[in-house]
Amino acid sequence: MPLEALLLNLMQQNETLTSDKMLLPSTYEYIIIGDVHGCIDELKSLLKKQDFLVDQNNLLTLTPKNRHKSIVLLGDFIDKGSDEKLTETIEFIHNNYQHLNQERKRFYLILGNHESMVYRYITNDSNLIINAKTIENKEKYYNTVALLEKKPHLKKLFLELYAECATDYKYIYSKDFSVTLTHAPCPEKYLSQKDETSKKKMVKCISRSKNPKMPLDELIPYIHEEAKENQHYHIFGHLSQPNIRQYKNKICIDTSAIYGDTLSCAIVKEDSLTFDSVPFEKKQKKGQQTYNLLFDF
Ligand SMILES: [Mn+2]
Repeated sequence: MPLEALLLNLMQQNETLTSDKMLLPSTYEYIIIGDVHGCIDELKSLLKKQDFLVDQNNLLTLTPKNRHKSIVLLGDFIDKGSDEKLTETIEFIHNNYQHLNQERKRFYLILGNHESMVYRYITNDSNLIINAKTIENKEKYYNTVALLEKKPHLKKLFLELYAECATDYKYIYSKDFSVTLTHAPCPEKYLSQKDETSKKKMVKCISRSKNPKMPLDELIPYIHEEAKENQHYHIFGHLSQPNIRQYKNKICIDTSAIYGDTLSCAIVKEDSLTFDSVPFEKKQKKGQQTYNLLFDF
């Protein structure tokens, strides 16, 4: 192939890849943060630790040290926290989502089951049957609903953020190194798929609270059965754990910030993967949770 044709071909290929919204450009570094659940103080601390400055207007400042970094929230930034902290969290994410994405996309949101469920409640989803159980769940698990119903301004911000949430993102550095990001663990056949079933699977897996006696590894056997000793990682949150849990290429980074443990992130830079975390700062009441360990064999 003549050189010009080859170049054109390469450019077109690159265009196709980068025009795929779900593909994260591998020229940047990614700070991938697990389930925030209203832990806004911890989110700010973690971002500060990762070279972001927070100015007096609560905006993240771009500096030479962080210009090449992007932020990905892995879903479930709402619910469980206090009203005050949930309000701060939604406002902070909304402000910075707009602010950081002005020049190029630097802030990505992944859909969690909590954003999905709260959206269904506040938009009166006709498929959501309202009965004693769903009303109880709304108060018990989805406390952001009542907050948004009280604060129309906040509801608007939440709806705008919800519209920006994607079910998954993928980072490909080379044929030997890639990272797939979803909120919940799910079988590999659903990863990066566009049909409704796959999308649902990436947002929520089988419920632990509905299967209290089942060990987690039995509840989602595919996650360790499909695990491989390679660097094609699948990073997810959703299953609150006392620390980062990794088995081969499967990694859970929901380290239970709202339950008084830590808020964690995975850092992807070229073909390296590292982790960081900050402790719960006791600026709101922590939740109660009995951990059911993942990869506990
Ligand atoms: Mn979740």
